Amino acid sequence: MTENELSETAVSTLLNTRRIGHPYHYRASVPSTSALLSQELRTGAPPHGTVLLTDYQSQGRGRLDRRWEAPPGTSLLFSVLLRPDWEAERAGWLMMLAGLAVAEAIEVVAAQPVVLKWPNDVLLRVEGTWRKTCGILQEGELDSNGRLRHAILGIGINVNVPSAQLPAAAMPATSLLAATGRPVSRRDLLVAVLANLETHYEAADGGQSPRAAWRERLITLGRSVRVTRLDAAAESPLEGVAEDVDEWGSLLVRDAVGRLHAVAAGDVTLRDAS
Ligand code: BT5
Repeated sequence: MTENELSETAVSTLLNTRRIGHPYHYRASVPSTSALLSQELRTGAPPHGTVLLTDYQSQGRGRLDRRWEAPPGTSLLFSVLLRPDWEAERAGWLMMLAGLAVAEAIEVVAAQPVVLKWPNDVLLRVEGTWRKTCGILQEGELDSNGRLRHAILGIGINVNVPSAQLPAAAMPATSLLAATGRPVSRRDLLVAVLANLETHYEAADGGQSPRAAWRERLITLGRSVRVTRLDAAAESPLEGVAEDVDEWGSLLVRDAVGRLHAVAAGDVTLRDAS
């Protein structure tokens, strides 16, 4: 068995979680782990904690209609099904939990300092600039009482992607291999992410807010930003200073005339990414 083996037997024996990763499903190739998991929700009843991981996605999804690109066998590409019985606004916590789980796992397994860029980018510092090494896609559905019926967290981490195969993107991309100069065990990283996710999820499920820990890692705060809002139609980009985040993860941006805007969903460009 190689170190990078991500098969069901290889991973299941190492998982030290109670619910996240039980069951754990491995597929060599799928269009998108998040699309497949949401399809399984329509045809069956996968339990809370179900994880679906693949070595290659032919139609990996980002937010909106964007793509997530990863060469076969180089990355961690997986989706986690959660069934929190939470009121809708608490859905913002799930994005925080996922970001924290990945950041803390990378710090332990690859010994790299990690920051988060609002709302969902996990960044590593390479040659003096922060670059994206992981993206997180959160999707969910509410029930008729406005509570979260389920949520799917799709996580893509560039682990052993050689520099030359990193995608060209608006936010420069990197991988753990590119940042550290050595390959990192995808299996160790996966096991650590899932363990962290369980710890953070259980704390949040018990009512403990992840906001403070998440806020502390946000490189976005205190900086001049340009925000393209995804939660408000046809507005020109908002420019200002990212002052804070609220309890549910909205970014609070102060514009030039002193007005404070709460942005629930958007893309942020940092004026200075160093
Ligand atoms: C995200 O969207 O960052 C969420 C990505 C989630 C991917 C995972 S993989 C497992 C699961 N199954 C799926 O189908 N998806 C999830 P967003 O913030 O919209 O960023 C997308 C943008 O990042 C793209 O438009 C590219 O510019 C850039 N990009 C694409 N692939 C990348 C990569 N490997 N590394 C860094 N940036 C990338």
